[in-house]
Amino acid sequence: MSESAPFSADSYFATQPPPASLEHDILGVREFVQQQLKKDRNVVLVTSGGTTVPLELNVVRFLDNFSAGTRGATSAEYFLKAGYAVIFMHRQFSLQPFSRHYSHSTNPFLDFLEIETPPVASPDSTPQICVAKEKREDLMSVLTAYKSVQASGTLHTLAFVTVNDYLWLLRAVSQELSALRRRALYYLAAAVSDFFLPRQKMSEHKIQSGKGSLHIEMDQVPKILKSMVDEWTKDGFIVSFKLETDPALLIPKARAALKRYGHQLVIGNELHTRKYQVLFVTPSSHTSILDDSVDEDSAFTETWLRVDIPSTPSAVSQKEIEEDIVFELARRHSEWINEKKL
Ligand code: PAZ
Repeated sequence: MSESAPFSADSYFATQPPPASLEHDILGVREFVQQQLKKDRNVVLVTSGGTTVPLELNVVRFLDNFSAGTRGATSAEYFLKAGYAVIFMHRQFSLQPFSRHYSHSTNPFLDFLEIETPPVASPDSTPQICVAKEKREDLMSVLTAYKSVQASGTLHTLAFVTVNDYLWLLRAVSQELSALRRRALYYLAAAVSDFFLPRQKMSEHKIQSGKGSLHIEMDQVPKILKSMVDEWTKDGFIVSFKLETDPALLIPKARAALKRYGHQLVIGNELHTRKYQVLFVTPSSHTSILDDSVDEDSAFTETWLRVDIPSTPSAVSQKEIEEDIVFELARRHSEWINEKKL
């Protein structure tokens, strides 16, 4: 590969090695997809959390991003509630459905537990662990939903760390899921690095200090959404996310993505308001976005979804925006499935 040639999806997968766990992960997904096909369930792939970009082969340092996986983990729960089977492909140690309610920093699980010492006269005087009374109702509802999902076998979890793990896994899972054709929904909420250091350019050992400043030139991660739409999936309903910090860029970037990749929907969100408002952007019709004579504003349809902003930073919003996002997507996905049957 020459210094300046950007990676295509094909040249990326031809030159960057797959993660060691890939074969094992594919077998697990294949079995899960077969089970859901037998049960006639719709399946959603939810990607969640951020990817790392290692700087060394024996990795000591890496680049990372802000994503905690809240969007993905929360949405996965609502998809399960809506009757979907979920493949939850997340950054290792980021938030997960159900356990997210008790994340170590915002709601530490140990604070929910109490030690009860039985009266001295009782036959068994071993101290018992119990859940604090005021926490029981919430815990019971999370635990009941979690146990029911476990019993029905509708959640399959996969983990990635690096952007390379993510790309290989996304391609493999998309290909497996294509067996479901229109019944597959792809919900790409992970925050994936746009830049990476190819293996061939990485230092083998820890980069040494002492030589002054550090200059690293990174390559662009290939735009794999095009391959996903054209090659890896068959008629699936694909939803990508677009995060911006400059509100003026949100609509043009979302429209450009739909034009470039030809998928069904982009959900735009801004960094600081992402928990309270998102923008659904879709083509008004599939032909109009490619026709330059059609006015841009009429070629796309944009709809805001909003929930109340909590009054104080520590107050919990009554409603999670993911509930509305998933409700709306399930409705549009069902229309998409039925379109084919007409
Ligand atoms: O993980 P989180 O809840 O902290 O953040 C969610 C998000 C902003 C990463 C997601 O909504 C999103 O926009 N993902 C795509 C980012 C992008 O590639 O533009």
